[in-house]
Amino acid sequence: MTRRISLTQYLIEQQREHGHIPQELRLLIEVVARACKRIAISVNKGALGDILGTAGSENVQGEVQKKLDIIANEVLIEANEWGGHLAAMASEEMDDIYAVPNRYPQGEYLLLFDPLDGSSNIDVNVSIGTIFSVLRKVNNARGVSADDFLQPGKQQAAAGYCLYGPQTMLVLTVGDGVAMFTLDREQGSFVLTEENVRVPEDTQEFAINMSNQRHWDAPMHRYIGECLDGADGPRGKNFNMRWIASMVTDVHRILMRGGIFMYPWDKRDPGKPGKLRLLYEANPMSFLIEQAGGASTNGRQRIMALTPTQLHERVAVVLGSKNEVERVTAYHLEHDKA
Ligand code: P6P
Repeated sequence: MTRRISLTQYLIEQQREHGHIPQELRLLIEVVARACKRIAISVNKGALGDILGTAGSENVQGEVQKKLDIIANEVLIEANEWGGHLAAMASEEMDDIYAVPNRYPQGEYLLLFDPLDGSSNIDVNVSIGTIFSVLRKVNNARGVSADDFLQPGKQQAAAGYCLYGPQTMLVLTVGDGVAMFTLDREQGSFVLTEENVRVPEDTQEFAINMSNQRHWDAPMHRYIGECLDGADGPRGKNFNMRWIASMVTDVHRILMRGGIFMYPWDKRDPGKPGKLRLLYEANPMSFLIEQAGGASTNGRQRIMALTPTQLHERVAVVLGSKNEVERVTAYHLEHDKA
């Protein structure tokens, strides 16, 4: 039975006993958690809160913004700009970075987020989430620019997500394993409900958008074809499929019971390496998955070893149960050699 302690107590223990996180990082994570509780209130209102539907604008990705996308983004900005622990923020919903205004003290951390991932699910009441990643500002010069954010994912100080589902859950790593917290609405606080989360190395469950199958390259056709051949095929076992079209929810399932999540390159837009964003989707999810014993590549290379060249860079994603990710990656590397 996991001991029922609060997020604050967990973080103080990480700070005091493991020397794992400095005070400033603990404060940052607590502020993000409070912002997520505020977002959960808006998400849970649904049609009663005039927060459904589109905002009549597009984000830097050219995607139609939902009202809740903008609300969640504003909540995270307002919660984090004054605390003194951040130098700047970057978001899927903002073209450029948001430097902490001069009226507030600047800190050493950089916060990146997808304020509401899976927002196409909002209007149909399917789980969505907030994804966040924390980097250190390594350039000590005064001032901050987008270049400060272009660090490989292995340099993250912390990463996590808040899942707005049947339960509101915060899932977090500070580099010392993965812990899960469930929002106790009576107390209004996140309570530890899982720690030392482990992803099984094998799985019989894959997550991919099958409607894109005709656009994939050969290694993906090979891997998914073998899964679909089931017990009579080369894998000798049957596979199940899930696709919720909300990365937070698919990754949460994988952390809870294993699986492999794939959003591969496809030929619809050959110049685009993938659909998902490297800095505030793939990197934080890869940190969590690796900390739980899983693996995460772009089909060829470890995602957290990639050095970004632009803030909203996209990447192909293959993550989850280690042995399956290694198989998909091996198929890509064999294909390249052929
Ligand atoms: P598709 C949501 O828009 C998202 O960024 C991820 O959360 C999700 O895994 C993916 O895109 C779904 O993409 O093409 O299946 O709608």
